[in-house]
Amino acid sequence: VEVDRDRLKRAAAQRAVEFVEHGMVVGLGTGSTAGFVVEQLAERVARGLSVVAIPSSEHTAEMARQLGIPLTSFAEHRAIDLAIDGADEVARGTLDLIKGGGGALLREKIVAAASRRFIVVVDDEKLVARLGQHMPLPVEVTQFGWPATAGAIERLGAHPELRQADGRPFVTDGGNFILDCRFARPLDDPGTVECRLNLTPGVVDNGLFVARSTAVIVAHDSGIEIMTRAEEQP
Ligand code: A5P
Repeated sequence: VEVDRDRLKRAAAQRAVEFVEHGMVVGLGTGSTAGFVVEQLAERVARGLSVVAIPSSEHTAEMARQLGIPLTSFAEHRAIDLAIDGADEVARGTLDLIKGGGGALLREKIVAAASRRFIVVVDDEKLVARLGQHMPLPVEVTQFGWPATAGAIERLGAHPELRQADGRPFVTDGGNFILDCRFARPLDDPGTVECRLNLTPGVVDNGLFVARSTAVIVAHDSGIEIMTRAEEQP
């Protein structure tokens, strides 16, 4: 039977938006699941919920504006109460993530890092035993010197490919390129890979989100599952 992924994404988004409270500064993610979060949050705002939001991409900013969610920025608020975002892969157990399939990983990581709580919303197709099982790892690099940066990443054991869009290199909101990096096998130690990549000159950031999620809301065909790291509340 074909499972309706959008129905699952919407269900996960709806559960996450229930955690938003009056007066909060909310971090908004990027991607189709995060888009459902924006829609549901907008409905609550229309019914009187008072929040301000910091978007993790120009795309999400535009969507939030059109739906009437008041936006703010880090100039006004250094800290976010709760950020909600999608992911491309979620490791069961650790709740570590690969993000950046949509190219917004840098702003997404800044938003996640500034948030007291970071709730991830996914359908169950995104769950993996180890990261890198399905997805190459997106790495954001400066345009200057990118072939040299790609060479340095190759020496770390990956095969980087420059992301393309419409026959040209894809450019991020920050004006950088993305290298989609395939590793020979799934990652045993994503924390080390995250750090090593970020020590490479030219790398702005990478899509590994290690030990950042407070909770992951997973939508299965049979219902919602909330996974938390030991001793954390969603
Ligand atoms: C955006 O850069 C990514 O990190 C997204 O969170 C990811 O691609 C998930 O997108 P979907 O919800 O559309 O699968």
